[in-house]
Amino acid sequence: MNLDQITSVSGEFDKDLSSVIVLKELEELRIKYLSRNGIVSGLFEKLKDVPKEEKPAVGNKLNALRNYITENFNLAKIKLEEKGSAGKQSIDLTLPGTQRQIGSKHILTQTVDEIKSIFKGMGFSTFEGPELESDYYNFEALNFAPDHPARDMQDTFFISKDFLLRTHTSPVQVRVMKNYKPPIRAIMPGRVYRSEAVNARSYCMFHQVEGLVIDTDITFAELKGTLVFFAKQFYGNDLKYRFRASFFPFTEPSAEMDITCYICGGKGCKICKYTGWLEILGCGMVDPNVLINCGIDPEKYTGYAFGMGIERTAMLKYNVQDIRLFFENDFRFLKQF
Ligand code: 2NM
Repeated sequence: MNLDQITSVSGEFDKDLSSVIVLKELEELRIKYLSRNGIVSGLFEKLKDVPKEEKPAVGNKLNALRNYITENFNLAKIKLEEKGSAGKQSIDLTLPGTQRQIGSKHILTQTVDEIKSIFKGMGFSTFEGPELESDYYNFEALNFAPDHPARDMQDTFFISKDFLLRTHTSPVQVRVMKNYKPPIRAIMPGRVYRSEAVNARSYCMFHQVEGLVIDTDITFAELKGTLVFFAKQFYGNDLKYRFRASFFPFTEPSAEMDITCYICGGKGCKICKYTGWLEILGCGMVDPNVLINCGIDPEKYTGYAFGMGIERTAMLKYNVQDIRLFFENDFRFLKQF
């Protein structure tokens, strides 16, 4: 035995160790090198045949080899054991996953989306506008007389003498008429504000969808056809309907549209206050004064407009008893939709 032999054993051990993957293989390596009949012991046996003057050097090198192999064996063992215990904690792919809570759109958003989609099918586009408006866009351009009751502080949230929170989405229609040339075919959804006492039927803020059509030769017949089609899509195909004469400052003539009560089918019940009818929207032919205010020639163009309250619509469709439920974000209410 000489020093080179010891060096080559060290090299062989390095090579063997580098191919070890699992603890069982490492144990085989321990037996090969460090056991009583292993390579290292075999070398120590041969020490007695080494010439006396070489013994100290060979002995030192053998000791160093044994330490080297033992240390690297121990290190490798610790590493493999760590890996093994991590393996035990790894993900069990057969377990059921954590259930994710998926939210849903608020029922008012769903209602507006459905209304938008029905009108989109009839060629209407959608416009939005500011909630803080001027008296001009909210009232004056829409033919509200200076002493109209809606202009009272009691009914409208005034920010200053000339600015207010819009009481309807009609100012958006004024903006559209002033900015686009007919033909116009659009709906305007959005929040509106009224200074009203809060109770089950009314709230200080709610949502509206209003619509506007301006073109040559637009008649009341076209208004009726469009709104009846909408109501059948939204409330059900076999409803009956009626138009009652009404009044709005910005339309002439004006009407309100009723449908047969879907609860009692027209016989009369609590929902329809025993009339058999439910009012679903207001509408009318745009007053020529409004067209003039918005830069549209009433000799050339006519148009109709309509408006509906979204909360009221959703309350009718889903039988919701209190408007405040829409704004309280009570999960028990919201998750029903
Ligand atoms: C309604 C009912 C009837 C309406 C009219 C206009 C405009 F700008 F064209 F004059 N905008 N909205 C209108 C008409 C709104 O809501 C119940």
